[in-house]
Order: sequence, then structure tokens, then C-alpha cells
Amino acid sequence: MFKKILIANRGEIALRIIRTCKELGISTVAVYSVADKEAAHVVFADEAVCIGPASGKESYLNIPSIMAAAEVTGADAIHPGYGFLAENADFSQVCEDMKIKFIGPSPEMINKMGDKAYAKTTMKNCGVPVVPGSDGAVDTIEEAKKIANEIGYPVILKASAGGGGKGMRIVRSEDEVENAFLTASNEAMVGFDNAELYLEKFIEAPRHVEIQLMGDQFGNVYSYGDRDCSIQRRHQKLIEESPSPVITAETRAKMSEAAVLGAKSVNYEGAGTIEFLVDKDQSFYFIEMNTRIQVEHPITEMVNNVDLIKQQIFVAAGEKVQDLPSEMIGHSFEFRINAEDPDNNFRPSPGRIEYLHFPGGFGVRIDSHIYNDYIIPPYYDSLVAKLIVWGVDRDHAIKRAKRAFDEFTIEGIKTTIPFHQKMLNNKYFLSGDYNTNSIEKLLDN
Ligand code: MV4
Repeated sequence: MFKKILIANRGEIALRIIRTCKELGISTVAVYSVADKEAAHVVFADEAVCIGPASGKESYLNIPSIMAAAEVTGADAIHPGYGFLAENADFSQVCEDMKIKFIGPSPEMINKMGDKAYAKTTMKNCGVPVVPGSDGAVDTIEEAKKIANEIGYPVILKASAGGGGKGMRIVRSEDEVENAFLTASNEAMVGFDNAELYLEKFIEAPRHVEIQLMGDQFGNVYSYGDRDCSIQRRHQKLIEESPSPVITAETRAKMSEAAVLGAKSVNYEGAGTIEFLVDKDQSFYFIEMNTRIQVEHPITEMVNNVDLIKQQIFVAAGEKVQDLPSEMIGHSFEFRINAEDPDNNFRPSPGRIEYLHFPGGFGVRIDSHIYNDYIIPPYYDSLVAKLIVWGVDRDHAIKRAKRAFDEFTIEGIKTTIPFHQKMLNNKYFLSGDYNTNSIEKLLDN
């Protein structure tokens, strides 16, 4: 087992990883930018190394600086968290070269799954259902028109190097293809230095349901069930729940089976998520695989009673998955508390926390790095806390979330708490009748 893990991240996820390391008796090294010298992850780690100026590019994305910190502290592994370098193949490769274990996928796996067109073809070839569309990339406008005519409009053009919604264009008729193709490929070139596109049938008002997987070095892959992440705004998830309120037990089992099959076909190791779009009729289609621990992993932990960071550490150390999934018990929600003003287009609202009170009690979990008088820097992600609740069923979890928000006070900045409180009284949310398109409808009701 590792003796010392460097956490190449900040905020709540850095703290989340430190907590598990402490429980496992593993020493921790925090890295931090100049703007984060008062941050909680710096305080709670055993050691801390400053890695650069405030900007993420010069600190949390600065590979030489992070590797130097690992060298001087003698860390034998690096956990990248999510975001920043978590899906950076060069970083994974440098760790391999320096014989420091990267707690995440190999560079080859990151490259494979990072190419969304290739990943889709790989999944299709092993029998995982995928959205009908191009086989791999579409290279020309003519080819895009030909495939679109075959499968029927509307279609969606996506960047092969994209993911998470960037570089996508919905195309509703043939006369829109040319413009959409040119703008999408241009956007992909600018955003990802790769203009390649692929095309698929556009599924109207789908649900976004993902399966949490964990694989080990012995060829085992386990499913910890599903998360419904359909409540999003501009591809930023706001609320997630497990299990999905619309998936039948039969569909859930089939999705898990498909996800495990897909992951086994690429010899997947570590934590991974397979994202599916789900139709009104419960048909599900693979769209992407994420090769990292995700922000919303705690809801899966709550219904499975399993520490997923612990599993990641064990499988990275060459051990088996320690805590296998059995039955999912109860229902869990995650509400993302961002330093944003929901009444002003979710405009960022960094600044000093003038007063803070966290909720508590049975079934309430807060993953957060903020504290009284902490100043939220403007340079990074606006996530300041995650309220995670567990209940015996969905109604119980909703009641618990309401009472937790009644206790929750953050003063000095605007947060998304009022948005969540509004949602907890919305009839569509309460009945589970929502999809990835419905945020405006949900906000108006
Ligand atoms: C789609 C889709 C409908 N049909 N693909 C968005 C994030 C990325 N992971 C995949 N996404 C989508 N892919 C097909 N074939 C709908 C979405 C989608 C979406 C699309 C446009 C505008 C907002 C959206 C919100 C959630 C999901």
C-alpha cells in the first residue's frame, strides 16, 4: 500500500481524498497556489507545497511544478481528483515515467476514451447500445448530409475531442448542415486543437443517466448502480440523484450489464463512469465514458455504503476492489452549492464568507472546504459545498433535504441554495418528471 499520496487538486475534492487517506493511515501532501495558502486542504494535509501563482494554468495544471513537489516530499502516488489534470494523458505518462503511481487510468486509456468517436465505436463493437449515427468521424459536409438523411433529422454534431457539451451543434434540417458543420469544427479546433466531428441522431428531451464502475487489475469490473444527472444548466450539473426516479429495476440491471461489458472490453481499471442517454421508452444509448472520479460520486457512496476513493486507492495499489457492490439501499441526492447568483443568470459571486452554518444530523453529509471568514478566490470552479442527503426512499430524502436547507446558512456571498429550495417545492422535480431540457420549465414553476 502507498505510504504517501500527493493530491493534485484543491477545494472539496482535495479534502475528500485527504479524509480517506487519513482513515487508511496514508500520509498526504497538499499542493496549493499562492491564492490558496489559507485553504482547508493545505491545513488538513500532513504536508503542503506551494506550486505556483493563482492562475490554474500556472499551479494546478503545472505538471513540472507538481512533479517537483512529489519528488521533494517522497510521495509514492498522486491522486488527481476531478478536473485539472485528472484526464490529462501527459500527466499520467509523466507519473509512469517517474515511477509515481497515478491514481487514475493509463495514458493509453485516457487517449482512447477521450476520443469520443473512437470510444463510441469501441462500445458499439462489443455490443453496448449507442445512438445511431456516423461510424467514427464525419469528414465532410456531404458525408454529414448523407448520414443525416439516412437516420433522419434532427441530428447532433459533436466534437470527437469534446465531451460535456462543448463543440456540439443540433441540426434540424439539411439546409442547416453546412453552417453547423463549419461552426462546430471551428469551435472544436479552437477549443481542443482537433476539428474532428461525429454525428448522431438527436434524442429529444433525454435523461442523462450514468453508471458508476470500478475495475481492478484482475479483469473484474463492478457496477455501483446509476445516477440521474438530468438537472443541468449549460452542461453544468446542479442536482443528481441515485437511483434514477424513472429507471425500472430491469432497465437498471441492463444498463449496468452493458456498462460492465463495455469497460471489460477495454480492460478498464479504476473508477470510471459510463454515460447514457435514456429515452421516454427506457431505451438507453452510450454517449461517453469518463475516466475519473466524478463530482457526484457521493450519492453512489451513500446508497451502496462504500467509500469509492478507498476503492480507487486499493486498485491503484494492485489490490482487489475491497468493498463490492451488493444491493442499493435507499435514495440519495446531491445539491451543488456554487458561489453564483441564481437570480442573476448564475453570475459568479466570489468573496468572503461572513457567516457559515452547516446542517447536520442523520443522513446529511456536507463535502466542503469553506469556513467562517474564508475568502473564495475568483480563479477556480465556483463549487463551494455539496449537500448530500440519504433517505429510506425518495420522499424521505426530499424531506431531509428540505430540513437540511432550513438549517443551512451562508452569508457574504450569493449561492445556489435558493435555487435548490425552489426546486424542492417544484411539482415536476417532486414527481421526478424532468429531463435535460427542462431547467427553464423547472425554474418557471
Ligand atoms: C446528446 C443529446 C441528444 N442526443 N446526444 C450534452 C452533454 C454531453 N455529455 C452530451 N449531451 C447531449 N448529447 C444526442 N444524440 C443531448 C445532450 C444534452 C444537451 C444537448 C443540447 C443542449 C443541452 C443539453 C443538455 C443535456 C444533454
